[in-house]
Amino acid sequence: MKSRRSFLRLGALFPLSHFSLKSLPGLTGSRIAGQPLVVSTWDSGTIANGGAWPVLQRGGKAIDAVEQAGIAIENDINCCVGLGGNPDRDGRVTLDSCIMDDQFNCGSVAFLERIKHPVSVARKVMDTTPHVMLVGEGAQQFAVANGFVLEPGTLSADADKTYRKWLEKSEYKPIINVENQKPSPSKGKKAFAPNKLEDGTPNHDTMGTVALDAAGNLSGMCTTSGMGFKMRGRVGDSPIIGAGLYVDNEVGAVTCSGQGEEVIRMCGSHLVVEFMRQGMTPTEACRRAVERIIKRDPVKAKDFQVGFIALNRRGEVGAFSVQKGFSYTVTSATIQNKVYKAESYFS
Ligand code: SD4
Repeated sequence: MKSRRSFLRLGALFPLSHFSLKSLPGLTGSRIAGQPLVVSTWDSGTIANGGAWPVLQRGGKAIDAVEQAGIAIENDINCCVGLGGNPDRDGRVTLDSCIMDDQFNCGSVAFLERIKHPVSVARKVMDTTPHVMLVGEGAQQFAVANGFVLEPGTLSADADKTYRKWLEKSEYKPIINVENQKPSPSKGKKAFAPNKLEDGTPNHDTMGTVALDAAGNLSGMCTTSGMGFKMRGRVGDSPIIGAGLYVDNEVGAVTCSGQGEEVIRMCGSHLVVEFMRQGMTPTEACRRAVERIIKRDPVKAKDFQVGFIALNRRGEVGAFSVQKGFSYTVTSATIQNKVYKAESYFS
């Protein structure tokens, strides 16, 4: 498995500031029949795509591929998603995840503790219950009843260190993967984090993946430990169908990462799908959704990050974010796990 540092190098190899899929082979115009594709948020999307691609490559379904993407990233203790992620302000890791297929079937779990693979619990909710979403204790009981192991619930060494540091001030100040460290125009002081933490860890908590399979069907998943040091019980956009993820097989699949509250307000991923339905390209649709989010409070928007990725039914990919620093990873038969920088509203 690649180290976090190699992701950084990989990102540096592909520093595209403008990612026009029109310039990428195999992704122009109509989808090439039988050419599957997977796209994940961030540089560590290489890990998620690594889980999804073997499924797609052997002609498997997009829904199985995206679940494997979630499992792969949740398995990676070096990443920030899953049980290795940062805890809430009470020191407990609570996980959110959802999954959606090409038939509007969807499953979701939120505020789930001590379960390693929330994405698979979400899949179980989708496949075996009459419900879409289970939360907290009920979600955990459902997971255990379905054979998921109850993990010890201790913090990873990294998260423990970060939490102890956070406790020194106990200030909730979400900072998500913003590329430049520069004075905040709104506060006149340093409010932005570097793209990566000092040790190279990606400064984000979420993985979103969308995929198109050889049969031409779309699916998506999103999995997260949520915003670090959030209030106990807080749930973000990531497990909410329409906010952190949406799939309409006639149009496209969208997921996102960033400040969940801002995404929930606008039903972000659903909004991007609807923009694509109106005929916009994936990038244009993501840009319009970002603008909608910013418009609500342009001053506040200078201090948060939201980034969308979109994949339409023809296999065209796009992304757009509020701040610089949002990246995404594309894997297909012709594109080997390449990391791209998204265009952003603020430069
Ligand atoms: C949340 N959207 O819980 C997530 C956080 C995130 O990178 O995307 N972090 O609001």
